[in-house]
Amino acid sequence: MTGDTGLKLAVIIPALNEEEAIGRVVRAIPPLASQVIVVDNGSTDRTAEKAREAGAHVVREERKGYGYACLRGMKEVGDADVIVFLDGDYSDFPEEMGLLIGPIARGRADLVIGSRIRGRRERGALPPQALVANILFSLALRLLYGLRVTDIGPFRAIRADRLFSLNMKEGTYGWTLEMMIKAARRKQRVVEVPVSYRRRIGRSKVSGSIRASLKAAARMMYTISRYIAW
Ligand SMILES: Nc1nc2c(ncn2[C@@H]2O[C@H](COP(=O)(O)OP(=O)(O)OP(=O)(O)O)[C@@H](O)[C@H]2O)c(=O)[nH]1
Ligand SMILES: [Mg+2]
Repeated sequence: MTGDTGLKLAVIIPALNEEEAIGRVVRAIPPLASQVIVVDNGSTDRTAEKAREAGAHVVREERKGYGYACLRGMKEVGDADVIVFLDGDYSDFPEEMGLLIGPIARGRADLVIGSRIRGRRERGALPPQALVANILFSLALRLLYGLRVTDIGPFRAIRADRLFSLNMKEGTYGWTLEMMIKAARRKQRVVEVPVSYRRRIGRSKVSGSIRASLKAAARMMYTISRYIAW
């Protein structure tokens, strides 16, 4: 429960080979959360074991992809009012979760995005290409839908009923953008708050590699072209 707000909170953490980070991520989640779900996305290391040791409910998704992992996590959610998404690499600060839930608890938002652009960033945590890509995609959302956002950050909170109504489909890197586009199209209230961001623990899978970054950007471009059409 989110303390005095009385909202029931579930946290979903997609994780692929994050054995060094996942325990710390789970342990840093404030006691607000009534359900912590780690989705092990076919890890070949001890991610699942470490997450379980830290107290998370662990499920496995064999289809590789950030979106598939998030979709699998949604199936595990009980009767939550709010769902928070968080990366498993310890880049986000789980203790800042209250910042994301605040606008929902006050009845002012349906979806709250944590902006790493507006927040405090450790040097090198968001490499230049990731910084530019996130700013550009945010700008596209601003121009297309008037969303006042500066980042397409993974650390976010959404009202559970709203999320389930979006009929999410993207299996990979389009997931975060799809959620924002669909929320905007359905006139949900999208709000942004600054969040802190630090260098990940463990080896970078996306933003540290040009190839993986290009792949992610391509998928995000495809997502924009696909979902703005309907
Ligand atoms: N890259 C990737 N991450 C996945 C996948 N499934 C789950 N994840 C998790 O999704 C989160 C985000 O992925 P990251 O690899 O941190 O992506 P990023 O933050 O853009 O880039 P880096 O931190 O530099 O690797 C992490 O918790 C991953 O463990 C997948 O198929 N691919
Ligand atoms: Mg990361």
